[in-house]
Amino acid sequence: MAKYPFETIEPKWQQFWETKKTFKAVEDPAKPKDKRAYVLDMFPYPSAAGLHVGHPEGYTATDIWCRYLRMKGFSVLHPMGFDSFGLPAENYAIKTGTHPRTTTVANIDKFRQQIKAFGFSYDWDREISTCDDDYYHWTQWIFLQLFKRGLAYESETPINWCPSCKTGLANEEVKEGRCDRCGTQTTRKNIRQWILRITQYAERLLEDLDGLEWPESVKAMQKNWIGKSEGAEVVFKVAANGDPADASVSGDEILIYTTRADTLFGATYMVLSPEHPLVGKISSAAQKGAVESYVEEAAKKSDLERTDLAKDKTGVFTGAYAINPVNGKKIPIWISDYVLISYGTGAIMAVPAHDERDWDFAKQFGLPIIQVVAGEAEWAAKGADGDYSAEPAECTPADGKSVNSPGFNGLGTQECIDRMIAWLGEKGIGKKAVNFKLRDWVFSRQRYWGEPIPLVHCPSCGIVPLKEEDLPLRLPQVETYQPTGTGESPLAGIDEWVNCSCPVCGGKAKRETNTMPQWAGSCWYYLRYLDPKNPKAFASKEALDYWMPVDLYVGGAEHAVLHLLYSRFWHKVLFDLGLVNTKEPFQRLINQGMITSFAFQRKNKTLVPTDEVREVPGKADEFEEIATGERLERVIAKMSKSLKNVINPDDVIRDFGADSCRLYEMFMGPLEVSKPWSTQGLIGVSRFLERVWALSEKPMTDDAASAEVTKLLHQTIRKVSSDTETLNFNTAISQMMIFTNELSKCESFPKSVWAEFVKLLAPYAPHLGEELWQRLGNADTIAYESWPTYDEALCAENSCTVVVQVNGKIRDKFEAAMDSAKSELEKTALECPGAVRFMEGKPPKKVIVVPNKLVNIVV
Ligand code: ANZ
Ligand code: ZN
Repeated sequence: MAKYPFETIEPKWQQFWETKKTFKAVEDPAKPKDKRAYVLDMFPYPSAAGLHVGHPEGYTATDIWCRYLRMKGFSVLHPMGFDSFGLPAENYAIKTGTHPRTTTVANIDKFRQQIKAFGFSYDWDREISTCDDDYYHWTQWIFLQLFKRGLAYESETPINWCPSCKTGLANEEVKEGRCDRCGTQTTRKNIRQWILRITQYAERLLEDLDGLEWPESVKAMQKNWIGKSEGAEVVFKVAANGDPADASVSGDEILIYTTRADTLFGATYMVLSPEHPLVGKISSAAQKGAVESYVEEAAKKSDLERTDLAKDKTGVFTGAYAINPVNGKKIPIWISDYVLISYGTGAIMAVPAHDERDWDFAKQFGLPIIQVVAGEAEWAAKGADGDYSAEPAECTPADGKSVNSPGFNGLGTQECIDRMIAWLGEKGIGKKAVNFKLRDWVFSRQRYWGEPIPLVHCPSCGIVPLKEEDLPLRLPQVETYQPTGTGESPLAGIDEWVNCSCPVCGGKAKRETNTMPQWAGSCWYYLRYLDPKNPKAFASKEALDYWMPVDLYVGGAEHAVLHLLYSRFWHKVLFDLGLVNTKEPFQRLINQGMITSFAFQRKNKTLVPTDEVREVPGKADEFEEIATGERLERVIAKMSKSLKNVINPDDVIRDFGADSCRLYEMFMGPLEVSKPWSTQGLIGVSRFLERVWALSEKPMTDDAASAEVTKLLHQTIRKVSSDTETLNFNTAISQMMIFTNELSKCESFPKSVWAEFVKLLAPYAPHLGEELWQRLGNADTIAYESWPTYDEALCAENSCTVVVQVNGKIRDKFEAAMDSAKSELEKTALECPGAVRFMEGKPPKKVIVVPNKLVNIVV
């Protein structure tokens, strides 16, 4: 078979597209809104490792989609850029002394070249990089809009701190108590921070999820992260002393948050967070020492260590009491780190009978437990007049009927909550309240390689924003990148940069030295692509109106709560400012599945690096460890350097070409599922392209197609169209394979049939598509040809295979026109060689004909 010369074809067409600017996105006002598409990939962080085979998976999918849409007459915006601020480049600078900009520019050049080698149809004139001055100018500008709206504030609060990266981290960047970047256990540290008030948008971030075409799993993750909780706030008065007979109060009040106001009669003690402002004030002289040392210990732990990871409850009695407002009983006030200062009001009423955490705590410290809810079974057995006075044997958090709650007994949980809140309202000591788990976003980093925060600290004017005309505030050169660890960024050491004059009074002032987190640039990059060179605005109104929102966004699932939540927040702020015209940035989202790899496992479950494994001699698909001869099981694992199973896209392109790589990644399986790389599979796909190439060298006629070929073509157009439309690229490719297999059987075929097929192939294997198109005598690109159409009537099957049996055994078969007459089928069957042989010259006794299917001859 003629070898398909991808090595020459692919660079040739990449050059063509680049010089002709084939994929320049133009805002053609004649295109109606529903004929415009903004198709976006999650832009990569240009790491030193280069492109991974996971990158081109999503990029190929969007590229096929864009190429298909162009052929359907859409105006398409398909851009690419680089998320280029961030820790790895800075950590590398610390190790080697190479400036992060140098490293970053080199990595971007490598990434760009690798991406271009795939022939994706990006409009490269719109390329952006978040570390460019022209880009971060607008990141800073948007930050100033947030600041001016009161959505950015300075605060000195304990935040997550990575002792290795020596920087503060957002909650979203801490995974199971560890730094998302380097894996080090995080601690708590009190430092001055810039914080963004994302909580102000919690309700809208939650509500607007409903209108989005996103995977349900991602929506659920955002919902849980936002964590809306509906309950009540209730006031408890602090008692003047612990004497049960003395009802006098101290004047202090504790506000608690509960989702179970129905359980108030079961509140047997209270717990304040160690950071609660009343702790110092109400603690008795006798308990003061114990309280203080407990507070000190708690400050060192992260929220996760204090809650999810804590097996044993700890706490200290303050020596003070509060009065339960429903029954006037005095209950002790404790402090414990399982109550977080950052949630609700930082104080709780503890109901050990119905809350697991309170139960554990009460058991640990011997506090009373009173049942106030009976389960349905218990209620059915005992009824309203039953005895519920015994201490319960276990905690029962489920809903039920209220008991031991005079005035509320017998009410179902939800009804009791409503009535209790109404009663508290009448008394003026409680009301409905809503809480969110979402915390404000810790936005500053004590690092160098990020956007400087454009604010100035002036001794007389306070915190002052830079004037917009003074943006961008450029990141200065530094001598040393080493983070200081003091809570200040390396910028703080550059006096000539830090010392400045106040934009308001002109007096001596100092610059803010914190920088922005990596998420800042990616919060809004999809807007800059619309109008990347605009010096006056982040994007013109015309460009925004023309393209927004993003119609399809494809990327990895790991961004469910970070980037995808942050950018929705910024977008909503810009919407409120009248600067963007849609409430949401990304209308439709698809997460590509992970490309995994095969790995080899010993009996003891340890993995063996791929280069220490071989196929057992003479046995396909069985594997052994070369050194020991141990049989190994082939399993699926993440690609990793240590397992030596990382596939480098450069090697694949060198050996098989970009079109093979693209096609293989789409053929591996549905876009959203994770799937293992198999070189065998890649070879199979590249053979298909070779077959296509070979077909193109066959004789082609100007005749009309035969009925058979016409049917096959129309069926193929129908299947490839509908599968492409639904992004089921793998099955579209299968159909193209069926088509070429059938066509290979023909001596020759009409040129017109071939031209239609080439159009179907072009979005998938664009280099080959262009080359074949040119060989058909066309001078211009295939990219804007119209997508083939099909005729439903011509797709219909018009022949069938009829099986011939003699005495019930299959002996032959033949092709017949659909719905042929019974007599005709009988005649053909009796003449076919299999039948003649097995009838052994005997006359048929009986012939049974099932139309379109079968003829049975009984002799
Ligand atoms: C009494 C009670 C009885 C509670 C009961 C629960 C069950 P969600 O749903 O997550 O919002 N809580 C309130 N503030 C807290 C804080 N700062 N730190 C730790 N826990 C806190 O949970 C709300 C419930 O968590 C509240 O309702 C409170 O305990 C506790 F049978 O109050 B509950
Ligand atoms: Zn000033």
